[in-house]
Amino acid sequence: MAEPLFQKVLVANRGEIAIRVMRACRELGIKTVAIYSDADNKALFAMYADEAAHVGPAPSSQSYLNIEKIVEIAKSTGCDAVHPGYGFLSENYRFAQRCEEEGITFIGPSSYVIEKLGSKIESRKIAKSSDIPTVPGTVDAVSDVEEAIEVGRRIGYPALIKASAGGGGIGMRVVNSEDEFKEALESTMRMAGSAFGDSSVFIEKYVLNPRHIEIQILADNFGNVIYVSDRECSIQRRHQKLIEEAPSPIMTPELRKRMGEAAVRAAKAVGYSNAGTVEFIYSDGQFYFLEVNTRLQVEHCITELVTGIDLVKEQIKVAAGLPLTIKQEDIAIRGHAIECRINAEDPLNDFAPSPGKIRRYRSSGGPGIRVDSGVHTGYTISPFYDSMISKLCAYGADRDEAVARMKRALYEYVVIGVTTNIPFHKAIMENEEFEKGNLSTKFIEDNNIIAAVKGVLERDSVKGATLASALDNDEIVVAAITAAVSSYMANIAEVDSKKQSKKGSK
Ligand code: MV4
Repeated sequence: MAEPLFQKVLVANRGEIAIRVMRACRELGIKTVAIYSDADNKALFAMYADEAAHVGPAPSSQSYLNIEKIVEIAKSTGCDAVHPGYGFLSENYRFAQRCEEEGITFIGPSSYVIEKLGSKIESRKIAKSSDIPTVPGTVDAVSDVEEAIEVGRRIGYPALIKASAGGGGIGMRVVNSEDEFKEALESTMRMAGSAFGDSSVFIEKYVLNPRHIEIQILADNFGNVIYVSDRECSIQRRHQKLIEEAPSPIMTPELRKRMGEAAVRAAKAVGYSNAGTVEFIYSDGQFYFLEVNTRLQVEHCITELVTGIDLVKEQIKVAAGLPLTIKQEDIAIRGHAIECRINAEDPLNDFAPSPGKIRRYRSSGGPGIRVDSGVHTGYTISPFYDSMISKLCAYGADRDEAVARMKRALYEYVVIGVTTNIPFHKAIMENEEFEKGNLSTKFIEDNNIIAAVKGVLERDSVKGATLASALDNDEIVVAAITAAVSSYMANIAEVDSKKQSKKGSK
């Protein structure tokens, strides 16, 4: 076999994404080092790695966010590269910089680019000067109320104040009229100052009920940039994405080309390298640049399903200094993919996390199903980190087939011991507006999804209800799991007959 691209990669993350990255490393013949906190000392991802090093106590600030400790482990274990995954240090330019200083390859863009795009004001300027549509608003930071009010008169209300150092919805404040501006501006600046150490804010027109569409890009160290696919991530709750799909149901080849080429222009303008995502909002036939995420994203899997490209392997190859071998014209979107984030949380209790021990676990499978996960029977979901159990992805020749596969996969999925959002996903997959592809960032509220979740729970309640008291009896467990899996046709028939009678009465 040829020389591996790197000798050893430290994966500075945990859970399913750590495993995802290590899988790519294995396929490329690269050794891996995991870091684990006190809460993760028996976690699957730490076992999966060739080596694992303790990084610190359970709180992230003392473990997965401890830059110096992680760099020290990378050096002492002889790693020549670090993959940051998503979240944690993935968009921290100081971490990338420390790796650069130590001669360790950071698998991501340069620290310079991460820092530049970390500023939403800078990003907006880059987009504007690259001829990419931006939402009407200010070019520079605004700190003066008089000036803010002037901007409000120009762009109209509602307006939106955004922290330059924010992103992902953090540090935003809607302003409905002139008299709200003073208080809103001062409080957003104060908030940004204490949260990010940077109080600069800018103002945009607030686009109501937009759709969230993003473009995956790949870039090498030689200035080659391609757009890989679009994804729609409109179904989210408080900026937590719950369902994503590729392509967007509204995408056309012409729109994809325009948005894709805009994303590539932005990337070229900053000298971007590695994988990234250019985020847009879409409303009334128009798209507007929002920000660039300088990391691999949670939902990268659906892009992999519709393009056949292994994004993590591509990240590793370009980071090792290879030129991109995929050409724009080689990329074809084939079929449709949907991701449901399966979380240990209670949709009927304001999505409160439900950490704890998974007593029985059986994930879905079969044609078109991909499950990325770091859990198993007996695994305890820690309250210290996010409550994701897995990413359940369904692929089909078209959107209808992807939805049908997702529905049956949700019925096959068995998680006993913690409350999950599986009923929430069933409710969405059955929703007529979802079936039609009518999505928006207010989808959950607008479609009464929480009430529908209650309906799903009542309808689908199976013998599993008696499980808590009978978990030690394997026969009861087996009966409950098979009952859950086999309840699909009866329940779907009920859904269909309801839809039919609704149509009949119209
Ligand atoms: C907006 C917007 C409406 N108008 N900007 C939220 C995440 C961050 N990237 C920017 N976000 C938004 N920016 C203007 N001028 C609405 C949102 C927004 C949103 C965007 C994408 C996905 C979900 C969202 C939920 C609420 C608000």
